[in-house]
Amino acid sequence: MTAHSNIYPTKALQELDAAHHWHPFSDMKSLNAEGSRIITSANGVWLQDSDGKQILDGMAGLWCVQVGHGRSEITEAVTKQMNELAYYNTFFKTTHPPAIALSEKLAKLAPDHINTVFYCSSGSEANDTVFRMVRTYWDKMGKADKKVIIGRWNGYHGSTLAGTSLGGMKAMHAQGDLPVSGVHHIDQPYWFGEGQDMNPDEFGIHIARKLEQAIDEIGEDKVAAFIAEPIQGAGGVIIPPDTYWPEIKRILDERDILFVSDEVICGFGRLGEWFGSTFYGMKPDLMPIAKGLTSGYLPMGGVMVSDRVAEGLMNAGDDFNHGYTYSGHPVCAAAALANLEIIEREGLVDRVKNDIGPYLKERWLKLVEHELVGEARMTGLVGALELVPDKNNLTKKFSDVGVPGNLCRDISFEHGMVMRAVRDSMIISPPLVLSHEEADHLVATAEKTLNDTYRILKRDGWLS
Ligand code: PXG
Repeated sequence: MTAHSNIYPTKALQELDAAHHWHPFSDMKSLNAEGSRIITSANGVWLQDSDGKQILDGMAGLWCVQVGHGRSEITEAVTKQMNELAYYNTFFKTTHPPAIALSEKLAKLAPDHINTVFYCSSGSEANDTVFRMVRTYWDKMGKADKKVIIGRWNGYHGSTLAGTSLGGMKAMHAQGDLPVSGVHHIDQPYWFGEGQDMNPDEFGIHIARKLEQAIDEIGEDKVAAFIAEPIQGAGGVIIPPDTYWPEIKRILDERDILFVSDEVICGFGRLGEWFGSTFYGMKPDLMPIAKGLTSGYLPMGGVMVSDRVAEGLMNAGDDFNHGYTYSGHPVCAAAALANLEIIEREGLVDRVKNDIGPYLKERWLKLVEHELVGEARMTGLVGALELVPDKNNLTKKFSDVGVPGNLCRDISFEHGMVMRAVRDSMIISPPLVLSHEEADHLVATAEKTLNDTYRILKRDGWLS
């Protein structure tokens, strides 16, 4: 069969998939018994599965399809580039027009002090690049002892060795004896889950100061960098209290360590600015990027590098011994350029800030009135609902964390919408082209899903 044919019935496709395909982050035994969902085509914010069912893509693929599915402009740019130059590398004193044009474009879009980009093919590779870049930078600055990178528990930075290590997912660390040495984790600014004994503003300051304590305990002379997502995505759309980032900024301003803003999810308009760090008034030294860079049409990532770090490394008179076969891949760069052109021409970043963002937020936040929801939150076009067993005691969690969330996710899918579950938080991150009508549909489907989830949980004795 050809990869894209849909002439086989769903069951046959599922059996073939089960026979040979190992899915990421999956319990393959139970998945294979159940059978995968098969997505066969997509357009705008709508997916279609192998049974012809239309599903609203509330997650923009995997937090990445900013411009929506099926944009022929990107396909055409890719085809044209394939015909002209399908591949050449950027090693050994060579380059090509798509990499040149994309670098110029990214430098224009980034804050003024960031003008250079190093390419790779994913967010994980971007963070592996970050890992080596910050240590090499300090080495070149004559401060080779500055090696420790501080990340956060429940942060996500990818699943390669450095990505997993910098991230704070304990279930990932447990597989492969990670983190690698020289990584330190501090607490996350997750008020609903971990801070309800304080008010959110106090908690924001309290958690930010964990960074100060960690730097002071380890020693500023040994700390290379702090890495964080502006809003944690995979960790459950953790939107920090308003006090958090200003306090982190104060701490960073007083200390000479690099700040890495992982923009893999928050970049390219997701928070209503080109970069999430801009939304929070932060000034990063490095910004890993991926996902929305190409809207997922082709795999591409990179690290946006501040003048300070670029000059420090580039003027060292030495090679930075790092790079990938596909660094700056011409076809991926052409896809990225076409994607960025759409984002600019359609004013999608501004649309998130002033139109669809506030429109969806107003409606999404009302879901907090539902009996199953303890908190509803949204910034830009990322949002979460915290499912709770007892609305009168919001610190109480379900006895078997994750089971109600997964139930809710499955019901959402049955109702024709992708909503992701992280623990018992329900997550959305829709394409930036979502219309008002589609936003209404999204919220109505979420409500219907909550009603059905509530009914089943009540029937089965999960609720207090
Ligand atoms: N940084 C951040 C902030 C991410 O969200 C990566 C790095 C790694 O990117 P790549 O391209 O290597 O996957 C990510 C990726 C989920 C989920 O379940 C999230 C991601 C990837 C896979 C699943 O929410 N984020």
